[in-house]
Amino acid sequence: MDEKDNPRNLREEEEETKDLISSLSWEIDYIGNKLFKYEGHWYYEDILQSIPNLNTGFKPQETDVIVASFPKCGTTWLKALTFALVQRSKHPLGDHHHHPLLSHNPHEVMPYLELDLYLKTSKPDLTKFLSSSSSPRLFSTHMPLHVLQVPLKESPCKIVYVCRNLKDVLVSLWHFLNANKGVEWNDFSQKEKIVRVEDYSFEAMFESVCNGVTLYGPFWDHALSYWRGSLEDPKHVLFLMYEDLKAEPRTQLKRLADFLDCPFTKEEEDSGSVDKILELCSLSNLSSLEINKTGASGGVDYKTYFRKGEVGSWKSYVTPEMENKIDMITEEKLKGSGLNF
Ligand code: PAP
Repeated sequence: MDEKDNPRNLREEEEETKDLISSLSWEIDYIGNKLFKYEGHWYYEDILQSIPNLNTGFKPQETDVIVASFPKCGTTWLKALTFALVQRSKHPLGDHHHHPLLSHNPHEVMPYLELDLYLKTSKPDLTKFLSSSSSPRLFSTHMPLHVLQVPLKESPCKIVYVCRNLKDVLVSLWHFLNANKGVEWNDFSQKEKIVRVEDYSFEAMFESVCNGVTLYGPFWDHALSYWRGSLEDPKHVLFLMYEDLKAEPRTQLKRLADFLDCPFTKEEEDSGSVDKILELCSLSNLSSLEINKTGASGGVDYKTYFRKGEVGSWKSYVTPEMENKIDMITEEKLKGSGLNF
């Protein structure tokens, strides 16, 4: 919001957020940043500011699509698939030289609501991003569903969530953070850097994740917020598993297309559109593109979004004791929900 437009409200909003933050409990995470607990989940201070901004500023439209995830569950892949799918008439799949995904990292085409758009303002410039300015608008988020309940209230927009086995998420996150050691994750306004951690130990991360004290965590509650949303409102919330996408990509992509009201026609199926999208968005294709080999944003090298993309690579990192502990917590947390991973 331009301060000149409404100086009193802006200052009031900032004061309210400051008061709120000072009343929250906090912990230092395994990378040395201060996390605050708000409505059951943990955030850096700046991300918390995006919540009132989203509540007042984000006005979802019926045709909006929001890709949601806990970090490292398949966000990059789902962003690419959703973009290619929804925009296939605008950006034909056979056009191998001009498709935006050939020259843009999937994160560039689908901004995060709380990080890229509403972090510091309730009136972001939506034209800055390829897909947030034209219909259907495409957004993404790592926020749990219940935190978005104010802007999404009675909104008919579509939300697609991707979840993944937590042990693979842990390994993926650990590699990602270690590959991006120079990045200040809480650098949005250079606030609380309490401890400088040089090496991110897998054991420390494991303990934090088990305790739920990790950015956007606890993981299980995050997944459950979307799982329950998908049961309550299956027309508007779709719950996907990374493992299913790996095991049966064609089936899952068609399921996504049906959910987003853009099913593949018979002609499209016959002409190989499903496979063309899967090939365009495959790990091997995306990771071989120049933009993803050499590009970066916010200090994060795009190449670090692409690693092995395997199911079960945790087995080389997680000890039997760790496996036991995490499986017990998972069983306890998901008990009675109908969700399993
Ligand atoms: P983000 O939340 O920071 O955007 P996200 O994309 O969710 O990260 O997770 C990265 C994981 O997805 C990596 O998994 P790994 O560390 O176990 O290998 C990455 O390899 C995998 N990934 C990225 N792109 C694809 C893709 N196109 N197909 C399959 N897996 C992918």
